[in-house]
This record gives sequence, structure tokens and C-alpha cells, in this order.
Amino acid sequence: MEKYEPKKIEPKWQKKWDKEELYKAEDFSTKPKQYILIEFPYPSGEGLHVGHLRPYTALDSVARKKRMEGFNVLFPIGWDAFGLPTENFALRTGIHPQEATKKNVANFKRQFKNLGLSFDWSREINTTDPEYYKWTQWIFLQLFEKGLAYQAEIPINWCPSCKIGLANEEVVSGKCERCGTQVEKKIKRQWLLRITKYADRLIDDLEKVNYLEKIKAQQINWIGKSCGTAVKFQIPSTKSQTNSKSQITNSKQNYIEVFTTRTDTIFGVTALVLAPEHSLVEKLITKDNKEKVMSYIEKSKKKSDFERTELEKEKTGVFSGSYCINPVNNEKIPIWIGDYVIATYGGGAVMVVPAHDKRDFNFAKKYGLEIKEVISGGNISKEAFVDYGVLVNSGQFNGLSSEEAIEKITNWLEKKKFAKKAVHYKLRDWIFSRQHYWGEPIPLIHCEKCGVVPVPERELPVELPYVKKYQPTGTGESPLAKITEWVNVKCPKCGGSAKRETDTMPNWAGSSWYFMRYTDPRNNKLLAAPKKLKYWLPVDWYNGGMEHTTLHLLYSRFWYKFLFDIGIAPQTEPYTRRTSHGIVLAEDGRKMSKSFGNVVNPDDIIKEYGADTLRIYELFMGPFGQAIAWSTQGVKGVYRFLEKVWQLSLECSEKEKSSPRIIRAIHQLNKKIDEDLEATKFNTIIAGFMKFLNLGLENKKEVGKDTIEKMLLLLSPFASHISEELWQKLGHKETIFKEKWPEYDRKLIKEEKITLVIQINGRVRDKIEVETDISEEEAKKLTLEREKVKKWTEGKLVKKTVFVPGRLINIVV
Ligand code: ANZ
Ligand code: ZN
Repeated sequence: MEKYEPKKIEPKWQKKWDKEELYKAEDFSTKPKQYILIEFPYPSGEGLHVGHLRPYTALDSVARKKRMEGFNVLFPIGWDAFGLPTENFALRTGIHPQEATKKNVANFKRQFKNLGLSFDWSREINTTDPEYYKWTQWIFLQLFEKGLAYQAEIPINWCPSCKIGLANEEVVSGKCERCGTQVEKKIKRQWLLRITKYADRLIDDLEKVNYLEKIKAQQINWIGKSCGTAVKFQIPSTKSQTNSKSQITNSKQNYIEVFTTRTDTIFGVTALVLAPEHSLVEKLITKDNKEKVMSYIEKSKKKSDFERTELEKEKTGVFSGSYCINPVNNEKIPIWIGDYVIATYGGGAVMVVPAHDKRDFNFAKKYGLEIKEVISGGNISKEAFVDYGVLVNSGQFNGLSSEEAIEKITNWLEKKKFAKKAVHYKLRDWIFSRQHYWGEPIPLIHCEKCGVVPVPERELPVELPYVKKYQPTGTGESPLAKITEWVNVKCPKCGGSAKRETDTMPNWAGSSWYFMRYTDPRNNKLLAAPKKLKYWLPVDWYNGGMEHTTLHLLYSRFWYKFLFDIGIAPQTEPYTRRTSHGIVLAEDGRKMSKSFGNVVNPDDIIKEYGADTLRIYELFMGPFGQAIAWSTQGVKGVYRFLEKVWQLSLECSEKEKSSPRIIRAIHQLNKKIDEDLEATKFNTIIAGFMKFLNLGLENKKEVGKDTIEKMLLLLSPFASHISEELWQKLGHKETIFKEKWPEYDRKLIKEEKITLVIQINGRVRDKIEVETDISEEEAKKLTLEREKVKKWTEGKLVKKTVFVPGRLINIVV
């Protein structure tokens, strides 16, 4: 028999499929559409490693199956190629980012093609192509014109090593996500996008989509909507305090506003704490405390937000010397400065309720503040009682539940003009400027007379000038600032001399709308034709990494909503379904990384075992959503499995029709694939194949061509090359991928029971009801557990068992 040699068959089919354009998506086909999307890769210099392939192989099998089911499938691919790694590589080697990108893309493409993935290559896009980023710039201009892009002097996270400003999301544990250097603060003029304006819709519309629950939860937490109350505490030292009416409207602010979600605890306030950056701090410091407070503020300036709010860290503070008045009982409350209070959240001031907040409890213990119980139910001599409960020590509100009290106290204070309901979000506006070369230029012009003027649409794209020097300036300015012949332009409005904006966009820009471009990738008049957008969108199934939940996924939902608002996107949500895969760790259990030397290259695996083995292994390695370590042993096991597929197919194609139980088994497998694929249980699909194959091999005489053909059809989305090869070997002329996906017969797969006769030493002693395809192992186990059998076998050694499938089992003792 001919041997299974993937090297001989895989390149052959890849070429053929390519030539026949088998995976081309057809605009406006009458078939129902399915848009299957994977996150497009960043073409790095290192090439793909096996970890990257997990989502590609999984969604490739989905795309292939859907095509066979009669869908018009769009399964596109492209390159998210702007960004720092390429720029840093260029700085190291002197190879221009554009050249490096070209080379990297070619390498990634070769690797993808060797895997035989069913991408529609005719729709390939690249975010660094001016024809593409023209539209990224165009979208930016729409945002600008609608007031959603604005400049602000803001403290940015500054990486002193990369010499770049970082978005909050790019700071991990206070360190630069890329290089690990401690991040500092730096004040800089930046472009920001007003994503906060969409915060509510980004939360509310999650109800419309089918995302994994943990993805929804992460997005909701990240946006961090908090409904509470802003409460005013007067500062009595200011003159106007005698006139209660004018206090709040006084232009010289003589009150501190705190944000709280727990007005029910307000009778228990024993201090206020202001962020060191709070605008009133200077005014509140008394002479005696000045030195201490100033030195405290200096120290906290050096800390990142992360360090300041880290949960385990002890909270510190210093007394300002001043007091304010609690509006519910006119008590004198000391005002402290503490850097655990974040200036940019909730107004930068908090009321301290030590009895009912853990952080406040520790703070009070440390500095000897009073701990006053106002919610009963806990033991506040030991710890803070943070739950809701019944009010005590709270004047006329005693006896109310926390829920009622929040409502009543808030309303009461609101009437007295000491409070108003307030909503705060943790989400900040999206810092959209980078001071780097390898990104989309922001298409704006600064004119002294006219201010900020957009580049006219007909002049887009503003191309990135091809230059030799693209070192960061280190001053915080973009390298583009040094290219005077590019920077100096005429103002499009008044014709006077003006300068281009030299900041570029962050690497999240191009990926915020790429899935729209796939619908019409070569359109040079529009971002995409409305008809095509309408036909293909929304994406039916989008898979990507969990690490993109609060960045890319949120950003692209924001852009899509905006594009909907200006009449371009056909719906308000871009992705109907979102799933996520677990990462693949190296064999040693660590992250795959060049620095650990534990990266597995798909090229090597394909060379040794073939693409089908690699792909099946990627699916089989473990539950799709979980992190899993690579196993060479596992790869070998999959290779043997495919050898068995080969063997069974070639050996069993003589007979026309299979036995009833083989037919039943293949129908069961068919059902399993249909169900498990939708549930992303790719590993159990492969396990199902293995089980079926063992049954077939053990009972070769019962297996006919009908079953082999069905098995190959079922296997083709997963192990495409071997299935196609064997399909042709069975005498078919057309590709297996134009066949229809098999359907299973519900009646056939019903678990049929048979009566198995039990013999001991050749004599009938018992009978048992079992499944038709019960294995010898299982039959033996069930038999030996039976009381009637135990009578004969207890204490005796089982010498032998004879098993006649579907008929009897004989135990010899
Ligand atoms: C008094 C209080 C009593 C609070 C109590 C909690 C429990 P979320 O839900 O996250 O919005 N807070 C307000 N502004 C802050 C800031 N700038 N930095 C640090 N903490 C701040 O939390 C709102 C709560 O976080 C507020 O409610 C406030 O503490 C604190 F038993 O007020 B609370
Ligand atoms: Zn001008």
C-alpha cells in the first residue's frame, strides 16, 4: 500500500486550490453570506510561531465547513503593519520600515500558504499602504469635524527608553508594555479621541451581541460606569460661609466636592482626602503644615497612577491643617492630602468612612482617625463592614436600609443644594498621538491665522515621507518634525505659510476599521461601496485574543458606531459574535519567546509532519479557550492518527456498504462535529474522529466506501490536504470542497441497545443491556460488576475474556 507522505501531496493541492480560486468570496451572491474574521497579524521580523496559528486553523475549519454548507463565505486576511517593532528594527539595522514590512509580509504569506488556509487572497490589505491609510486619515478627519478629535495638554505616560508617549493600556504594572522600563509622567500636547462620549452606548449595545460573557464583563469593567453622588463639603474659613445661599454659586470655590457611591455612610465621615493635584490644595495648607505637605506632594509626583492605587500598598497621606463641614450634621471634618486618590477620577476628592470602607479603615488606623459606625451588622473594632445594612448614628435616617438611605439622603441633600447625582467613568479619552515615524500622519495643518485646518479630502492620503532618518527626537517631538520640506506647507484656507501636524496615529488606528475595507478592498473613491458594506456586514463571527478586549475590540466598536452615526456603517455593532482563544505556551510551560529560545516554528513542523498534522494538532491540543503547552509527543500522535486515516481509507474502499453500527457511528460523528464546531469545541471533534477511526480499524470488514467518503467529507475542513488526496483516490474528479456537507440521520444515531450474553467458562450465567458499539474493555468492566457474575468470579483470577461484539462476552476463570 502507498505510504502517507504529506510532503508529496500538500504543495500540489495548495497550488491547485489557489489556481481554481476556490475560496473567493462573491459579492452579492444569492447564497446566504457568512463573514468569518480572525484578527489580522502584525508582520514581525520573527515570522509566525505555532502559537499564532491556533485561531487561524480553528476559524479556517469554520470557514470551510460553512462553504460546504452552502454559504457564501468571506474569510479574508491582511496585515496590520504600522507600529513600533518594525520601527525599532529599522533603527537597529538601517533597513527602512517599508522594506522590512515588505519582507516580513512575504514571509508571513509564505507561511500561511504552506498551511493551506482558505483565505480569500484577492482581498489582501495592508494598513501601511497609502491606498489603505488614506481612509484611516479620512475617518480621522470626520471625527475631527464632528468635534470628537481634540488637542489637550495632558500628562502622558512617558517611556524614557522608547522615548514615546503611551496610552494607559500600553502601561503594564507601571512599566512600558514593550520594553519594561518604568513609565514616567510628562506634560504634552496630544490629540485625543472622545471615546468617552460613546461610553454608555458601548455598554448598552453589548446586549445586542453574542460575545463570550467574560469579554462583555471585561469591557463593562473597563468602561467602569459608576452612578453615585457629588457631595459638597463647605470650607468655613472662607468669608462667604455665613450666607448659605451664595456658597455654591460663589466663583471663588469655598467647598470641596467629593464623589461617592455610598451616601448612606455620610454620617460616618471622619476625614476628607484630596488628590495632591487637586486645585484647592494650595489654599488649604496651613502655615504649620506647609513643609510636610509640600515634601509629600513632591514624593508622590514621582509615582505612577498604578503605584498610587495598587491594592496591597499601604495608603499614605498628610493633614493639610484645614477643616470642612459635613453637610448632614455640621461636623468639623479634617482635610487630608493623599496620593491614593486619583486626580482624574470623580473630581479628585473622597470622603473617608473608615467603618465601612477597607481602604479608609486602614488609613484611619494608621493616622489615628475616628472610626464611626453608621451601618450596623459588622464588628468595626476589627475590620470595616462594607456591605449594605441598616443605618445607625445617622439622625433622622436611623433604621433605614442602605438602599433606602442612599435614595433619601441624596434627595435631601439635593434639595438643600449640597449634592447632585453624578456619573463617572473609568474610561478615559483615547490618546491618539504618537511621536514616531512608522504610523499614519495625522492629516491636519497648523496655521497661525486659521488655527488647525484639515487637509482637504482630495489631497489625501498625506503620505509618510520616505526618509533615511526616523530616530525619535527624544524631546518628545515626532521624527517628522525634522523634515522641514515636508512640514512646511501653505495653509489650505488662507494660503499663508503653515506647518503640518507631525504626530502620527497609534498602531490601533488601522485595525479599527479594517474589516470594513475587506468588503471592497480596491475601491479608490470610497472607503467601501455602501452596497458591499450592507451585503457583508456585520461580521458574523470574529475571533481574537483576550488581550484585545479593552483595546482593539472597544476601539473598533467605537469607530463603527461613529461611522454609523455619519451614515457609513450599516449597523451600530460591527461583530455579531466574538470568541477568544487561549495562548499556546512553549513545551517548558513558559511563554514562547525568542529570549527563552523556546519558540516552535511552524516551518519545522510542516517539514517533518506536514501541514495537516500541524493544523489538527492545533485544534486537538486542548480546549480552545484555555492556555495550553505545546507537546511534540502530541504532534506525533496526530501524525499517527492521519496515517490511520490514510490506511483505513485505502483498505476499505472495495466494499460498497458499511455495517449498521459503522453507519451509526459516522452519523454520530457528523452530529458531534455540527454541534461542537459551533461551540468552539475543536478538540473534542478531533477526539471524536480518533474514536471513530479506532472502531473502524478494529472492524475493517464492516467498513465500506460509503463510510470512507463521508468520513473524508467530515474531515476535510480540518485536515484538508489528506482529505482531498484520498477523495481523488476514491475516483472523484472534482475537489472535495465543492461537495455538500453531509447531514446526519436522527433516527440512525439513536443509541440502540442490544442484549449481551454473559458466559462464565463457556456457560450462560447472565444477560445485560448495553450500547451497540460497546468496547470489550467496557463490557468486561460492566460484566464483572454484576452480582450474578461475582458469584462465579469472586476471588478468582480472570484468565481470559472472549468478546464477540454485539453478541456475547465469555469470562474464563
Ligand atoms: C465614601 C465611601 C464609603 C465610598 C464607603 C465607598 C465605600 P467606584 O464604584 O469605583 O466609582 N472614590 C471616589 N473618587 C475617587 C478617587 N478620585 N480616587 C480614589 N477613590 C475615589 O467607587 C466610588 C468610590 O470610590 C467612592 O465612594 C469613593 O469612596 C471612592 F463605605 O465614598 B466612596
Ligand atoms: Zn491659514
